[in-house]
Amino acid sequence: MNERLRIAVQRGGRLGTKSLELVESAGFRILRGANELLYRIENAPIDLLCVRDDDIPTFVEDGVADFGIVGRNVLEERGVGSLTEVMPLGFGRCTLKIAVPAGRAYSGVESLQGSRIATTYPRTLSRFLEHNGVEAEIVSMRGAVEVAPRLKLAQAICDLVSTGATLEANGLVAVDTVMKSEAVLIHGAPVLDSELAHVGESVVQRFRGVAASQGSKYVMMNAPRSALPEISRILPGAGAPTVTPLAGNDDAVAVHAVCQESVFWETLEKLRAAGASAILVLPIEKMM
Ligand code: PRT
Ligand code: ZN
Repeated sequence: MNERLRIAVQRGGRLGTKSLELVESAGFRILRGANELLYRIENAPIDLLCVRDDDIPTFVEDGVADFGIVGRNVLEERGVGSLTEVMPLGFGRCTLKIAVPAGRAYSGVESLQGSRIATTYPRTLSRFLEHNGVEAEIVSMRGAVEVAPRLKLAQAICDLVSTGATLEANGLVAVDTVMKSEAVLIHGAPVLDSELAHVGESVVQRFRGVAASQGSKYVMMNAPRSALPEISRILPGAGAPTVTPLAGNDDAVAVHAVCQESVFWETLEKLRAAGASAILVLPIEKMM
């Protein structure tokens, strides 16, 4: 049994840096030594195993690592097996989409009947087609699927999209969504060693805190007491706000709230229109 908890993260790639940032935001100090495969955490019995993203689910399932950070798309394609998704982490967001050359008629999944679709996600695509009762030929590729229609290899593609720039550059348009993905924390069999189980719980708690605080804002303002119902309605994703009287003014109150969603300028304008003044929106560093 390991005497240190192991978390598998992607080495480099699109998730590597963000995964290390998450670990650091959770208060774990990473010692980057000469060994690029294994980073030690200085202030907790944790090691980070830095590997290819495709290997992460297997490492976690085989108990080589206790937790892993990987795109949900990778997990879905490989099959969840005995793994559990502990929580979404809010980065590495992308969508697995079906795209066709611009100008090609498309009126729903049925349009794919009998066509050839190129993808690096054959299993996920196959499930999607089956679910929709569509029979199509899947051309499995290792990468660069966006060139398949131009090479007449396929009439459509199924690929991950984040900004959409790759599709556009290749004259393709997204027409359907197969799945939404983001980085997720995965977990295999429960950690048996009681001390390490404790460390595992703290990792989960702290990651939850970081993920929650990243999307959240602390909002403060002054307002007439009568405006409170309207203000509560406008504040996005806030629970009951904290209301405190302002010294020397019976009618005015200070309103403080944690908003779980983005606070846009439009929201501030609505708050002001409802009677709020001195509105402040602050980032939240930690939350538990
Ligand atoms: O070397 P290793 O095997 O570890 O890495 P990899 O090359 O297999 O994966 P990597 O680093 O490219 O991606 C890791 C994870 O990032 C993926 O599994 C997804 O969960 C997530 N992710 C988020 C993305 C994208 N966004 C993304 N846009 N993965 C790939 N892409 C590709 C997409 O395939 C397409 O080629 O980017 C292109 C499209 O991007 P846009 O911005 O032009 O739409
Ligand atoms: Zn990979």
